[in-house]
Parts: sequence; structure tokens; C-alpha cells
Amino acid sequence: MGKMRIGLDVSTQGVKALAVDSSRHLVARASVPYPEPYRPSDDERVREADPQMWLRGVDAALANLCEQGVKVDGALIGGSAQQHGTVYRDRHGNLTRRYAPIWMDTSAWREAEELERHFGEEMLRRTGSRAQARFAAAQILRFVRTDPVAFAATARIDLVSSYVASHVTGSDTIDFSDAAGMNLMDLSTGDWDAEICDYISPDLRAKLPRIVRDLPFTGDNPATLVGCGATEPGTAVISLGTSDVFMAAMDGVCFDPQGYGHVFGNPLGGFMSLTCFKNGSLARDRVRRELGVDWRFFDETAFAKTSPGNGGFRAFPYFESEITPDHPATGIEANFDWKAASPEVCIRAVVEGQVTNMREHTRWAGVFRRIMLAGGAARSKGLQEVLARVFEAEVVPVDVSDAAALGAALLPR
Ligand code: XUL
Repeated sequence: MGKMRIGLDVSTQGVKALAVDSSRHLVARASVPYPEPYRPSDDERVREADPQMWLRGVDAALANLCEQGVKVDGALIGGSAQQHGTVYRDRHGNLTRRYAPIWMDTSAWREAEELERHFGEEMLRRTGSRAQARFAAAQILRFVRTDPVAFAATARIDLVSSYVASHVTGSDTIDFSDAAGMNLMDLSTGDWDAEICDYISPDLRAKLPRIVRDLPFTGDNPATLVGCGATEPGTAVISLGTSDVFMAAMDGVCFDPQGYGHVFGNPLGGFMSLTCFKNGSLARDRVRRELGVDWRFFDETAFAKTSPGNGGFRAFPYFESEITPDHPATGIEANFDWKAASPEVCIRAVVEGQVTNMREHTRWAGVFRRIMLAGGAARSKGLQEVLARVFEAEVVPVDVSDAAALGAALLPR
């Protein structure tokens, strides 16, 4: 009999875990929300989290599976984690930076601009992404500058996925697919780019784990591609979570000329395209709460009461500073009187605004006639309708509630 597989998803809001048997049937699941996904900050660019909170979440989720009768010892454990955040430890394994900048942190925007100026087009061509404030290269450069003593004491820098892997399996490597989201890896060699690393610090490469392709711990997005069974080119996946993410396995490598999209590794070989929209489900939830309606109204009624196109009324929720396109956190921006409009008009305006923005910024990745929808909001009839119309594609909601955790369970090893 084959072994039980366990998949962990160390996401922004909490840890999810699921166990599947050798026929991939769901046996048990656990969910552990964090008390606080990131610590409060007066500076909206700063988004830092306690790395130990992630590990406590992992331990609690695994303990919960055990309580449900899952034999965790002896199971094959894989993991997925929010991408891009960096964790810093000394040679004894102690944190040299108490709080880790996560993917929502944009405080390293100046460093990202500096890297972009210094490396120009080469940054995109070599690493698959323009220099991003939320990626490791800029985060590390900022740490080198703001706390050189703590940086000098740092012996190892991890992504969240490799940090969790080291905790669960004792591994000391990092996954190729997730490492591609650091602005530090040369896609063509699959190794650290010496020039970029040395520019940040001559010591940097000595602090980075070895990149491998068989570590079953990767980013939540590469894992979602696996969980949705979309690792062959032709089908796109839209994951509707804290952020909305559009991704697809790639035939060959191409880059986003506008510089918003990324090329990451596909866990089953080759590469994947990815574009991230920071104001995703959390933004929709905030709009829903502010309008005082329930999910049924948000997901269905609002769309039955309004028509496609919404009479030209569009709105964009910028509760967090947006990545795609660059936009500060200014709240709702609408081309109509938001306060005077009915909830249904506001809801359609937001969803159509988000989806048309997504269409505009993902053309570089190709045309897809089939889109799989993952994440809690995949159930929304309104989102399904708008996505199908704007992308002129068949939209298929994925029937697993946590595609990232499932993908993690199924990662090859
Ligand atoms: C992708 C991105 C986010 C995080 C969230 O580039 O920044 O989707 O992975 O988990």
C-alpha cells in the first residue's frame, strides 16, 4: 500500500494541512489561523511577520491531523508557503531579524529602484522579473543597509518555504520554483546570479541555501499549479486568495514587457508565468462588509440585479498599495458617485474593475481558452460570469478547497 501524503500550506492568514491516501482521496484536513498575519505598523509599506508563528501553525496543524487519526510519522510531507518573504538566522539557527518582511512588504522600494537602475533589462532577462520591492533581493539589500551588524551575524537566508522545510524535514536546500521569485536566481543556470548577489553583498551567496529541484516545499503559487493539475501549458489558473494571482505553465520563456509579471519555475519542469494583484479577496470582503451585504448577495444577487458592462461604472479597491499596476493605498477609486450608488452597482463595478485590470496585465502570458479558478472566492457566480466574459474563456471552479495544500501533498519527491 502506498504512503499517506500530507500537504501543508503556510499562507498569509494561517496554516492549512490536508492528508490524502495513496489514491489521492482526502482523509483529513486541518486549519490554523494566525492570531495576527503580520504585526501592526504605522507605515503601510511595512508588513512583517513572526517566523516562529508560522512554525507554531505548522506544528498545530500536524498535531490536529494526528488527533484525527492520521499517522503523520511515516507520511510523505510536502509544503507550500507564501512566496518572497525572507527569514534570517545565525549559525545556531536563531533569528537575526525577529520579524520577517513578507510579500506584502514594500518598504524596500528604494532598493528595488536602485537594483533596477543598476541592472536594467538584465534583471528581467536573467531572473524573470523586474526588481520588485517584495522580492528577496531588495529586502536583503535593505537589511544590509539598515542593520549591517545583524546581517553580518546572519549565516542563512531562507524563503518561507525553505524555512518551513528546514523545520519539518531538517533540509538545508531551497526549491528552484520558489527561488525564481527572489530576483537572485539566473533562470538559465538554475543557480544564484553571482553579479546580482555580489552587488547586494559579497557574502550573500555564502548565506543562501543550495537550489534544488526535488525539495517538496515550494511557493503557494507553484503548488497551486500542481494542485489544479495545470502543469502542462494551455490552461491558466486564477487563484483568488489574499491576493489574486494569474498563472500558467509556459511553453517557452517570455517576459512581461510592462514589467509586472514574473517567470517562476514550474514544479513539474520548465517555467510558469505569474502576475499578482495584491488587492484580491480581502479587498472584496472589505467592500462587502462596508456595503453591509452577505456573501450570497455579493456572489449572486448583485449580478442578477445588474447587467454586464454596468453602464460603464468601474471601481478599483486599493486598500493595500497595489502591485499590478503600481498604485498607492488610496481606498476605493470609482468613476461614479460610490456613496450614492446601490450596493449591486458598486459590487459589479469592483469585480469588473478587478477582472478587466487582470486581463490587461496578463496578455503577455498568452491567450487561454480554459481557466481554472482556485481559492475560496472561486464559488462566486459573479466572478465566474465576469471572468468568462472578459477572458472569453471557459471558467472551471476547482473542486478542492485548498489547491496549494493539495499541490504540496502531490509534489514530486
Ligand atoms: C506572488 C505573491 C503572492 C504570495 C501570496 O508573487 O506575491 O501571491 O505568494 O501568498
